[in-house]
Amino acid sequence: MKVEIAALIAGGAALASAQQSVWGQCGGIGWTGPTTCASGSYCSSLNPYYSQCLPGAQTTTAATTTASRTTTSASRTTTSASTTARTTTPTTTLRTSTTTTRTTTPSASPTTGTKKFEYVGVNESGAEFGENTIPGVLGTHYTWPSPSSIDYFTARGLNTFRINTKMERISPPSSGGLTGPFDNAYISGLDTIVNYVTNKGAYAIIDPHNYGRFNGGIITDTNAFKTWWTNIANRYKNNPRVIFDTNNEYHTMDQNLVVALNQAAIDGIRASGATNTIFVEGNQWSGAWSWLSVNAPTMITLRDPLNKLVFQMHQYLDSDSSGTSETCVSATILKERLTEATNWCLQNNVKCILGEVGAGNNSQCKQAVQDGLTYALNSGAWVGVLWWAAGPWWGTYFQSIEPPNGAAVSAYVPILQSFV
Ligand SMILES: *[C@@H]1O[C@H](CO)[C@@H](O)[C@H](O)[C@H]1NC(C)=O
Ligand SMILES: CC(=O)N[C@H]1CO[C@H](CO)[C@@H](O)[C@@H]1O
Repeated sequence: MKVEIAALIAGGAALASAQQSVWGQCGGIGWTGPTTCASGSYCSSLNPYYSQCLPGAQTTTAATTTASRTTTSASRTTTSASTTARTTTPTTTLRTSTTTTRTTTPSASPTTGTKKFEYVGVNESGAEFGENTIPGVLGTHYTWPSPSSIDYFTARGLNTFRINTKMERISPPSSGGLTGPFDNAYISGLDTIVNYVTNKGAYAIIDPHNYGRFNGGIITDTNAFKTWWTNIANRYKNNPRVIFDTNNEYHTMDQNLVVALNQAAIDGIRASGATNTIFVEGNQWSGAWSWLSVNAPTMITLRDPLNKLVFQMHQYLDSDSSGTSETCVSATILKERLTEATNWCLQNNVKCILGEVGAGNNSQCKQAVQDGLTYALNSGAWVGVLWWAAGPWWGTYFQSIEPPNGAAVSAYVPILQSFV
């Protein structure tokens, strides 16, 4: 936020003429283009990496959930603050309890040509948009994924949709917050898209896209977080194609708190009686490349009585792993950035999923994605991959995989299809 407001002021003073058109990008870490919007639209921060001109006028309602995120520099590199407390002996010894309960054993498939991921799909953005406008107005500040987009992907074999939501819209701070009642209109919107996805035979991942924050602050009340997850699980537990994702991209938080929040979510979900699969995420944006040093030693202590955890990591291919540049470092960079994490997943016999990956529409990036996903699949460590991102409002965003014309559709839908 600080970054973007400063950029807006500077941009407005110096470059008053350079205005972005409606739906175009107008800010975000690494963005050097226009930061003001055409008349009749305003610049809305969707996440730290992407602001977009949305039609209408800015309304200021409540606090953002992202206020504390801005000082961590342009790259998602790990900061020393997050790593000082960790121990340095990670992988091999821990966790034998999950071995027997893996429902699929991808590495057992003898023929690499027929081996497939269990989950292949996309992130569906929209309902988490307008992060500075809470609760915001449906159709103005946020939107739900398009059923036609779901149709497009399922017709091509993709089977998993990570549905991004905003916890403050599910459980408004004004009516009790994490332990309060759900907002009827918003949760009904979530029900509708979840049911649409699962009725097509696909998996719907419920992703509170909150970075471990709620109503402007880091979530520290693990009991309240547990209650929130019990309530969500009670609502969706009868749908076996729903997957619970504890939170999107914890970052710059105390490592023990990240683990405690994940464990609270697991406990809350299981307290409801739900048997659904649970995706957990780590600190520092859950990056795969930094997983071993940042998250491995502590995240391995998570316990699920049903042994249905999947460790979700994110990985981008540009120089700082932020997914803000269309230029990929090399044609093998995805494999290289996945290698340590892959070994960790294998050594600990846990399932891992690449919950966000994205890259530009160019031959080096395409090679890197193909190469990295092939490596991930053949390793047997990873159960799936989800592209960042689909959603109706991405406009010209270079990683948009929203059909039919998103910048990543022609290059990456066929690649994703080949893995499922
Ligand atoms: C992707 O790149 C190819 C090759 O440069 C180009 O032909 C195609 O139009 C691009 N697709 C989109 C949607 O921009
Ligand atoms: C490149 C990109 O937009 N990555 C995003 C993926 O995940 C969340 C989305 O809100 C953000 O942390 C990243 O900015």
